[in-house]
Amino acid sequence: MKALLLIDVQNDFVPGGALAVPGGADIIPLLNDLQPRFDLVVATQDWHPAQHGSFASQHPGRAVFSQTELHGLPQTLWPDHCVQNTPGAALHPALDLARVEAIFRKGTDPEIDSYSGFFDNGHRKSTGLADYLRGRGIGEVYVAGLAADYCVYFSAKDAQAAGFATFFIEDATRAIDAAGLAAALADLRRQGAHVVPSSGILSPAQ
Ligand code: VGL
Ligand code: ZN
Repeated sequence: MKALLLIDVQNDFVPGGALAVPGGADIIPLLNDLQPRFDLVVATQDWHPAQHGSFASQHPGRAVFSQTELHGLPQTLWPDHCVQNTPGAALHPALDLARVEAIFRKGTDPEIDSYSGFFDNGHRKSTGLADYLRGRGIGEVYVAGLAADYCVYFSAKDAQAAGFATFFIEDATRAIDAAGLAAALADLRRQGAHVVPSSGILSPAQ
């Protein structure tokens, strides 16, 4: 059984949003086309309290996109984004939700960031996503969404480590940073995950 994870397809991650990923909205029609090919579709939602520790605004004198430490973990300081119950945190209106059976939220703890849909960045708390997928009989996990080099990458890494055969759908995601994406893909391949084009899913070989 195959699951499609739609990672953080939220208004703040598309052009016009607070942490826009270049071309982020362009993937949404493809995400909609992919959904009927899967046994299960799940979405994740970055869902931060207004005072989240990953926001540069909470660190006076520190620049947006600079690096710091947050309770012992390396942390990029982001613009305020995906604040709970704001329009920026909403899933993009063009994303088809008819097949989305569950939405896993993450990033609610102000003390720690959470890129992956499975765990926070310190692997301290699980979201329950792996158990949910296992309970649904899923063996193969396909990841897509935003951003390729952050939340999609870390979700794929955790899916692979959790024992799922993991597929990163390369053209169904967009990155914040091209160099970061190259490093992420190399790491995923090293872990045994597969980087695949959507064409093989939409038109499987006979
Ligand atoms: C993300 C940075 C901060 C993402 C979320 O969804 O990739 N990136 N929060
Ligand atoms: Zn975030």
